[in-house]
Amino acid sequence: MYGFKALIFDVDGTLADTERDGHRPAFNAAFEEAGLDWFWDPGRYTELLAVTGGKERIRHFIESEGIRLDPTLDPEDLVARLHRAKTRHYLAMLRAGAIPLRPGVLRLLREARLAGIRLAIATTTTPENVAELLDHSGEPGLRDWFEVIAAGDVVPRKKPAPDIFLLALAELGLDATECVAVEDSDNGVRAALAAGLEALLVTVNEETALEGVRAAPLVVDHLGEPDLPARALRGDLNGSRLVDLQVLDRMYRRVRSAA
Ligand code: XBP
Ligand code: MG
Repeated sequence: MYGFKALIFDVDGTLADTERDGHRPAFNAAFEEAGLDWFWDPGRYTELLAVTGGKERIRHFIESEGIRLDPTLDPEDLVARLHRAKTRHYLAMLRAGAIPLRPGVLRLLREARLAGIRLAIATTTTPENVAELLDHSGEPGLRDWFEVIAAGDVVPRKKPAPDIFLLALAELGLDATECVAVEDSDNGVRAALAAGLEALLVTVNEETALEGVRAAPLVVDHLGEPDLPARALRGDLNGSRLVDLQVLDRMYRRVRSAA
């Protein structure tokens, strides 16, 4: 039997590598459609990922670049309009099956579901983005496996604030000490830890700032598949080639016994 009762997953960068080839080109398509000469290349986008939330990221870009907007435009209206267009482009990419789940994600979700481990999502992205990603994962009904999908603007403060994780815990009716969280970014790690989710796994990606995720007890390159072994960058897989419920339970019990 496992010590923890639920797995709480981040979405972008964790369930799927959505940022560089998904959100980023969607933002650029929205800028071009609006006749703006703004373009976020991969390097600039990684810098901008320091700000979570697409609307917040656009606002930060305008301010940090000192862009002088057309005075006849309401800045908030422009940001909202650009973000709606970006989301439309992003959803179209998801519907085209452009963004698959990361290695091992579906395997771990299936294992958790079979073992009666409850599943939740805590993400900064837009709820419709989550639904569409799950609906196009290739696993029919995957969206319904998650008891809780806490996403986007439903909380006043986005990651690294703990709000979205605290909402997911409240909706699960569980304490942070009963759960394991899975994240990919510095902001996500800070948010999870601030919510008391000390049993925390990080699966890194190209955008992960390694120095930022060292606070997590277990950091791997990805969850692993039988033909694609996972590698621990911090912590220990105890010889396992996959991150499975046993690996997560060992990490969970180690964290809890040290608490
Ligand atoms: C990642 C984010 C999101 C996405 C863009 O969320 O910060 O803002 O980059 O999506 P997480 P939106 O890692 O918490 O899943 O444009 O819908 O915000
Ligand atoms: Mg993320």
